Amino acid sequence: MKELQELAQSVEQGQVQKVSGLTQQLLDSGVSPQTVLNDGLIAGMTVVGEKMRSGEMYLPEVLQSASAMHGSLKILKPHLVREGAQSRGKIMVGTVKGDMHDIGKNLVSIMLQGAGFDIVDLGLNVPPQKFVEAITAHQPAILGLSAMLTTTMLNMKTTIEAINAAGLRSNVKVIIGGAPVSQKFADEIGADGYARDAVLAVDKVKQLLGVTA
Ligand code: B1M
Repeated sequence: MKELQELAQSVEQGQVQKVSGLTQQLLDSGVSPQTVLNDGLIAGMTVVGEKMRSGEMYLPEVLQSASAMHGSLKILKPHLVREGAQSRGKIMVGTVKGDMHDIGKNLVSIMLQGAGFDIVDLGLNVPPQKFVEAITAHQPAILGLSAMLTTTMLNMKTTIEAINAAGLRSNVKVIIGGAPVSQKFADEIGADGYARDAVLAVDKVKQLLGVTA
């Protein structure tokens, strides 16, 4: 579809206003929010990633693309979230220490809210001790850790170790996600689960909490 391609290109070019406008236009014309997300926004961001790796795009441009995606996600959120539904449990999310990537984590939060879970979002660059304090304060059923760098994924291990040391590990299940991590890594660091994307994160949370529908 021409408009979806245009949306992907506008994300790539970091055109904040145009991305928001096209998002609204596509929703108004009956295109599903999932299609806008996958075939427009994520398709555009994938190209950004490829161009970043090959040196064709630099950080300021990538940040501009991220801003465009953030703006569009704000418009999509009410369409992906079930308002007024009874909570199925509290999930805490955060991007680990040293890592400034939050789009994937935000998407996971939106999808979990959409499935009826309450979200406590600690943001990005979260040190292990802050996770520990927040678990004590909020008592979530599940903690979801996100990391996008091969360097920062190691802070998932440090975070789980800090939760163990605080004697809280049996109170909370931990799932992990983000481009560099895998089920194998989750097993190695003692996480309870891994999810490749936001939809699978919802499935994993439901499975760990024994939610059937
Ligand atoms: Co950076 N960055 N970045 N970046 N960035 C990547 C990750 C990279 C793969 C690009 C590349 O080289 N091709 C590369 C990492 C290489 C590596 O470590 N192997 C990289 C690099 C190198 C860097 C810097 C080091 C660059 C530099 O400074 N020279 C720097 C690091 C800064 C830091 O964190 N300390 C940096 C900075 C940035 C920006 C700040 C400019 C910006 C982030 C803005 C923001 O998030 N607010 C940015 C961006 C945008 C990207 C790319 C292009 C896009 C990431 C994204 O948002 N994707 C990325 C390349 C790529 O991934 N294609 C790249 C869209 C999003 C929907 O997908 O985040 O994968 P994703 O999330 C998915 C899944 O991973 C999963 O579900 C999500 C939805 O389906 N998921 C979970 C994520 N978290 C989950 C948690 C779960 C479950 C599933 O459970 C809890």
